[in-house]
Amino acid sequence: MAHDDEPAGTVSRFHTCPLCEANCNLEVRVRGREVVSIRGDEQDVFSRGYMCPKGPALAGLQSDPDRLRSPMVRDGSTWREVGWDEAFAEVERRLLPILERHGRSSAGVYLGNPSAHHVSLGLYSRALVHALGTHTVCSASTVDQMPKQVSSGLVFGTALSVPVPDLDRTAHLVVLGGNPMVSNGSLMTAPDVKSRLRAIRARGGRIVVVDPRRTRTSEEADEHVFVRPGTDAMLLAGMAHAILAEGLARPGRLAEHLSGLAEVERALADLSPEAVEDGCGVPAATIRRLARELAAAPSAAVYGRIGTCTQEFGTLASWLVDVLNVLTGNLDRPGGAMFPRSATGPANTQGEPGRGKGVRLGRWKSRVRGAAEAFGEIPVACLAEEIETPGEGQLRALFTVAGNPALSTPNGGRLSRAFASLELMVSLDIYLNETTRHAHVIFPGLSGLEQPHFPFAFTSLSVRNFARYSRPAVEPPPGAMPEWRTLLRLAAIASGQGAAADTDALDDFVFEQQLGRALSSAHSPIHGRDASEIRAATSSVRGPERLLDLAIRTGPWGDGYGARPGGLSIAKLLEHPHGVDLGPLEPRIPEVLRTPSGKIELAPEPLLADLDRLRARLREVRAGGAGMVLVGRRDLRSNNSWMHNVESLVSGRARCTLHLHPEDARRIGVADGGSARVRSRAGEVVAPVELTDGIMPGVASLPHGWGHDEQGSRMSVARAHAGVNSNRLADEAAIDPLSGNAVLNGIPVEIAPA
Ligand SMILES: Nc1nc2c(c(=O)[nH]1)N[C@H]1C(S)=C(S)[C@@H](COP(=O)(O)OP(=O)(O)OC[C@H]3O[C@@H](n4cnc5c(=O)[nH]c(N)nc54)[C@H](O)[C@@H]3O)O[C@H]1N2
Ligand SMILES: Nc1nc2c(c(=O)[nH]1)N[C@H]1C(S)=C(S)[C@@H](COP(=O)(O)OP(=O)(O)OC[C@H]3O[C@@H](n4cnc5c(=O)[nH]c(N)nc54)[C@H](O)[C@@H]3O)O[C@H]1N2
Ligand code: SF4
Ligand SMILES: [Mo]
Repeated sequence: MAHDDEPAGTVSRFHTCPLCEANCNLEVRVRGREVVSIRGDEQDVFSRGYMCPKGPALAGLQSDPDRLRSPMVRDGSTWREVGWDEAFAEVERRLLPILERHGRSSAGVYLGNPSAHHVSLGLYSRALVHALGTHTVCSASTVDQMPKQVSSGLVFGTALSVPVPDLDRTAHLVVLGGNPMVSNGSLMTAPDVKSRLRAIRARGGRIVVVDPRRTRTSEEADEHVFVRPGTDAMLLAGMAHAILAEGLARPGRLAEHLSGLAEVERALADLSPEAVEDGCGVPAATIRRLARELAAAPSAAVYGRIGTCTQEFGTLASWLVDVLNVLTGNLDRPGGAMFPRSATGPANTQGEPGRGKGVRLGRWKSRVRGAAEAFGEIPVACLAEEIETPGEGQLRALFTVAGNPALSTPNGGRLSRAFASLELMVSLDIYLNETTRHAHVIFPGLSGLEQPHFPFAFTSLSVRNFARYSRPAVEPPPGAMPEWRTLLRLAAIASGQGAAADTDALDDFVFEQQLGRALSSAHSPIHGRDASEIRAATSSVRGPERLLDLAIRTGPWGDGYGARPGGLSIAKLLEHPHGVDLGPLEPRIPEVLRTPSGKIELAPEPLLADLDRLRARLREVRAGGAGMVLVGRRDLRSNNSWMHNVESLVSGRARCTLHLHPEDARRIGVADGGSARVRSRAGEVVAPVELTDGIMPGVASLPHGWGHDEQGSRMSVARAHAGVNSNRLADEAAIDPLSGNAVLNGIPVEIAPA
């Protein structure tokens, strides 16, 4: 459709927004390589025209002159733009002697959040990790959802078996530690969450928000409950206790697929609402009422997000969310918390349905602190000590892939100093920012619109089953390299095949491995078929598209290469630029389970054991003397640390302010608009104060992802709206022991006038 006031030759390209988990589809109007405008795709089956202010800001990202477009090599403090071959040669020249002298464990990898959004990164960073052969791998997962993955893995058998609230059908939604009106939803892919929330109330349902701050989401809710940061596990245990003690537990059809219910009841026996009220700051009567309302609702979903994960008891809280869903019979039923069936065929759709190996955690430990591995990763909170601490296995070379750990992970001050001491740091990124300024070599990625897109991680987390594939909306500039090729070349260097290795051959190798697995799996629709026939029938577009075609066609909705006519393939998705709706979520228990027992293992031993730590904290809080604690928050116009170089998103009033309750401000002696010094064990920052009675007394809030005034970064717009790095205050010593996740909420701080 042509639009007024547009240059001739402008055409529409439909493209999934790569920024957040909502995965809205965008109509991108392009003329040649120029982005003319961006709007929500009205015809999309899932996002139905919705987009947030960050969608159109992709145009600003596309044209941002600060965005890196060629590889960069650093000599001291000066950067040179270099050709691709020279940049790879530089990595080879520096990396090989380190690996030779100090072994494979001297290299590490950090994978950032966009690795979960871009197929190029998501499907190929494993090649680099394997080639390096190191155990020092960490990612943004341990400053995010790792606790939920650990609890889901233990209870349901795979890391991505995360129950998602059935938003469009539920009669009762309890949100803890999430602000989807601002974040657009997380571990819950739900474009236009506002309409979906409003619809709950419009059909007579109820929304309860549990948060130490009043939020845009709590304003949409029937009830807002203040909770003391870091204590959701106490509140949830109290609710579970009330349901059990009052005889309200009704697991229903789940009962025959359930083990451990009696153990859970025993383990929670001393955590009654009356026992936990002083700990979590929610009166026992309220806890009981919340429990009764939950149990009485015709359907209900309890949903916990960042605030329940990035805290001291992240895994316990994440587990108790599902304990409540199970006790009330809401797990896996319409309107409850359900398991999506992802088109890409994740682990909970593969192998024998209903039974599996379960998960094994702590297969190795981090070198310095002895923190347990989870799903192949060590906690990112350990990264600085792994670089700084001498001895065998000291980290000397680090690859960062689409991450900004200097701003997004704990004790950013210490981590930045550690980065500066590395013998080699290589970054894949689109900016010279607070992290990549320490790199010796930076390889630029493409812009979000220049890459293909498929929500490969988020079809496992979506409130409806859907699939949508977009080829690049804008042609990459001549000479640009897609990141899957960069990753394969780095993998070739790390594995000794040399910087000049043929990436087509490496890509064939990756594809053949995936094909081999599919052909040999007894449960795959192409089991035993002829490899050459499947190879010839698969998309010929190298890189992620070919891998995706194979994954989707052999996945639960796929065409099985003819075995299931009408099923999905990349070719079919290309015919449906507005997505394919695969319907509402459907019950999947027992088929979804991959636990060794073939049951919902509701009482995993490590979780029951961790309740002792919760009891100890409860006694401490009851003993009193708790000082101020810090929590985070998000802003609609922000995306973690990296969309701050787009003017339209940072203009207007400053966003990086310290929220304080007026009572606290009076006691501390700071005024609205004044300036406060916030100090923790890890560091200190000075931030402008904004008073609000929407925050619990005793709690302060500062958003993360700011602090853009570091020397040597090259982000001119962000620098002018620098803010401060809240993660200078987050303590790298504080992790949730079961998941290794960092404690980013509930940080003890002292606040004084500056
Ligand atoms: N205190 C506090 N800290 C937090 C959080 C919090 O709530 N409070 N939230 C945490 C959460 S949930 C997350 S996910 C992490 C995020 O942590 P990170 O992933 O480390 O940080 P991001 O800010 O998402 O940085 C993304 C990086 O990728 C780059 N980038 C963007 N697009 C591309 C691309 O296409 N290719 C490449 N190669 N690079 C690209 C950006 O320039 C940026 O450097 O932060 C965590 N940190
Ligand atoms: N606009 C925008 N959208 C984003 C992002 C962004 O940076 N900006 N980041 C994206 C990413 S990577 C993620 S992971 C998601 C996160 O998505 P959400 O989890 O919805 O993230 P937040 O908006 O940070 O909401 C967390 C809430 O937890 C509260 N909280 C803090 N501590 C506690 C606690 O101890 N208990 C309870 N109950 N609540 C607590 C905070 O006050 C806050 O309101 O958002 C994604 N979407
Ligand atoms: S809500 Fe998320 S996916 Fe949708 S336009 Fe905004 S940033 Fe993009
Ligand atoms: Mo995240």
